[in-house]
Amino acid sequence: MGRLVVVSNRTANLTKKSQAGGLTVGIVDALKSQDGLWMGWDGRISEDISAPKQEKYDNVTTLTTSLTPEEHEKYYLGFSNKVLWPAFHYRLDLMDYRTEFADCYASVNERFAATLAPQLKQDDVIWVHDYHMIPMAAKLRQKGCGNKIGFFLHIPFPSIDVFSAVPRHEWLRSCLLQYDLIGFQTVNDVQNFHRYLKEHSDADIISPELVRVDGRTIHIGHFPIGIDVKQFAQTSSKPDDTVELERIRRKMLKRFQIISADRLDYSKGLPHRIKAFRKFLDLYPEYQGHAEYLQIASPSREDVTAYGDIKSELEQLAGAVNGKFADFNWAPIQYINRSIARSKLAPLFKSSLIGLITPLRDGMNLVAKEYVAAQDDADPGILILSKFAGAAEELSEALIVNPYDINDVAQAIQKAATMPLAERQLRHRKLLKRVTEHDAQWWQREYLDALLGKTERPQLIHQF
Ligand code: GDG
Repeated sequence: MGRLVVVSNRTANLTKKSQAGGLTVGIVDALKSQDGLWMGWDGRISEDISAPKQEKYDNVTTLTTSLTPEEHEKYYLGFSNKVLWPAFHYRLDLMDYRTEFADCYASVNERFAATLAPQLKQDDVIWVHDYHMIPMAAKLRQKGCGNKIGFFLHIPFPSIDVFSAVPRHEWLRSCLLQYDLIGFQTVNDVQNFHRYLKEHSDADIISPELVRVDGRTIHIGHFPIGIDVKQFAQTSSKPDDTVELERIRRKMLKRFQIISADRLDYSKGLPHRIKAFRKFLDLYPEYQGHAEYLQIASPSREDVTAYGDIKSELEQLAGAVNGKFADFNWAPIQYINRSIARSKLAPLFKSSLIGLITPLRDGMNLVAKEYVAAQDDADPGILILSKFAGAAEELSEALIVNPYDINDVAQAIQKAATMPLAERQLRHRKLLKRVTEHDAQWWQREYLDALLGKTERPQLIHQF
């Protein structure tokens, strides 16, 4: 194999590895071992997009460009985050489609492809990431690129009725079918895509994992993304004075902590979760004064109206629960609306008896895996996980809940709070084994081997 070339909406800051999440760790490792090139947006908005910037860190080169204000509004906030993101998370009600959004989305992909094409060598292998960049292969092919090109979708691929409601879905499908490998997070995503193709395309469908179009063969597979388990476990064990003091305080007062950490996004189910915690305090009043719920919600896409709306709703809901239940020496909910350092996040996961991860839809959800990695086998916490997170396909020893069912979640919190140590340990060992087997390195190796045709992947459908 030649170089690995990664294309994604944003590139990561390669000088700050310790802050990196699972996605970045996987990609950077792959890039480092292949003298890679990473192309994407540099995060700046500027009228001056004439000169893409090339920089080198170790043996990885980044090729970045800014977005114009118009591109930022129509390609990034518009088609990517007001059309594709809500639709792929089953929120057609939040979809705000405009023709100029789709046109700009196509033209930014064209511009990225035009910037990248002259840099490509014949044996480069190209790996394109996520919903912002679906047309990238089509644009590169138009420029004569015959290289292997793979695509990985980090978010769910929705069911047939939902995807076919997205304007220009036929165009998106034809763009996807320009890749050599289309990777999804879960078996469910592969099945949704398969059903959609059967109904809406005249591709020659050999199996859910193999399709032929215009003499080309397209492989399809699921590659559940993982985290750097060792690194996260180490970070969780590094002493943090404030976290440790809080842990001791809770122990003395016979209290326990429930933790959640999410980008503040409507797909993560935060209002439902607060309502479920309120129901838990109502149904099981013996926990009043004992259960403390810490919600970390890092700000995200604040320029999109739906995100502002959910922020206000959350503040109101959390305030109402505290208003009703709090005492002078106990507040049931601690709500933090900012990002906190990873060096604090990991020990916080470790010192929490319950990880409450209940998205309404999620491609995978790395927080669920990070919570498992942070636990201490001597006294592990319990993961409560939404059945609509991609991670639920692998993490079946978590307490799996329907996040729309407030009672179901409230009862799961009670079950976790009373679970005997032996059962917690048993569940934790099984979860940790799976999270460790399918870590970030496994994910990128597995994907790239499939893209390069090195592995004949077993038919994985119905494996779980
Ligand atoms: C997309 C898909 C898929 C969260 N709060 C803070 C913080 N985080 C970190 C977590 C985790 C990451 O952010 C979030 O990853 P998720 O996977 O949970 O969610 P998305 O951002 O929506 O990611 C998702 C993922 O892509 C990868 O394919 O799993 O389904 O939606 O690493 O720990 N990190 C810090 N401070 C915080 O306050 N430092």
